[in-house]
Amino acid sequence: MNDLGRLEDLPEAYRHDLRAKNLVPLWPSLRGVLPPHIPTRQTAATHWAYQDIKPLLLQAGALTPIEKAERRVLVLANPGHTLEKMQASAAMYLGMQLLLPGEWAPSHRHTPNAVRMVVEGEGAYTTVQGVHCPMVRGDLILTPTGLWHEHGHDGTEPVIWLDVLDLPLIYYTETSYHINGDKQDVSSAQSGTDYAVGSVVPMHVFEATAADNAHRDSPLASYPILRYPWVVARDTLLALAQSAPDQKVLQVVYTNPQTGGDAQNILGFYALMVRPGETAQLPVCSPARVLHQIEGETEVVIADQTFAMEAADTCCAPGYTPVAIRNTSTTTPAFLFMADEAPLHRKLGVYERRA
Ligand code: GTQ
Repeated sequence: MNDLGRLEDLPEAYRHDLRAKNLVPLWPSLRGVLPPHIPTRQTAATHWAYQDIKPLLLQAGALTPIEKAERRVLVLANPGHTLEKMQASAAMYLGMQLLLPGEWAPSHRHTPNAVRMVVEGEGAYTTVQGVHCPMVRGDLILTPTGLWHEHGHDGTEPVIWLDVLDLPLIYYTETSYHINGDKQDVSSAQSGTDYAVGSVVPMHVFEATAADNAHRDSPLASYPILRYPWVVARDTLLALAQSAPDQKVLQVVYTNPQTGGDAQNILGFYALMVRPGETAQLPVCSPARVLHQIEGETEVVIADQTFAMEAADTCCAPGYTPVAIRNTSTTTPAFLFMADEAPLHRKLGVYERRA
């Protein structure tokens, strides 16, 4: 690699003249913005232990009433991006949210896409564009861009879930905003069972009536599933483990059954199973990844770092980096939720698999 001229090589008077006209010489920074062969990644391999988060989140419950918070969330911030940026990776935001019995997080909608992975507690629900979505441990609930959503809690114990948003990307592109709304009426617009079997899905034959057109034009029409129950993903993984005994990486992808494509536009969502005592080596790909332990215990090796993952722990890996998941139990399967930036990279034309 040839050395390029440095900024200090230029006369101060010339640099001053450039600055005064809002001009910058490229060559001192060329290698910085176009590094050789592999991108510079600020995303650092980072582990957040649930046993660290939970007491601090419960403290937030005592310190800040929901009315003062709207969303009572501790953000899992990647120190590589600096904590103030509230980013897990370039495009992913992670937050652990607490809702106490009887509390209500009021309706709003915003441009970032969000999902929730339910971590602990029973009795909470999210209403998404009028669709009632009960929150059960391991369920994935979508709140896609522009759809109204609010959270309520009829149970007796605190409920905690993990939020995954594409907020850093949406904020970076200067397209991030929200609108507050009124409490939603719950409609029967979507049933949890219409799409329960992927091989046979509803075919919407619309009558040309105003009401049916309104449904077709509704934001819900693009998102036929808003709640992916954990038992469905788990059963599919167990069946896959039986039918593919030589396969080490047992993975399912959360899809939109109407398109067969990713469940959302920007981030990809998956569930993984690792058999007792086995190690799953994930392919080296361009997108950053987030792993969240749903059941069991693993060791996640990200390049030269190893994280002990207990149930409800979360970690983050930069892109272009080898990731291996070792199930430390010899008797129980390990199940993880994964989010990545693959749909975004594919749309941008920068998706790569290197090994
Ligand atoms: O629950 O709607 O973690 O709007 C960040 C922003 C959660 C939510 C977050 C949000 C929400």
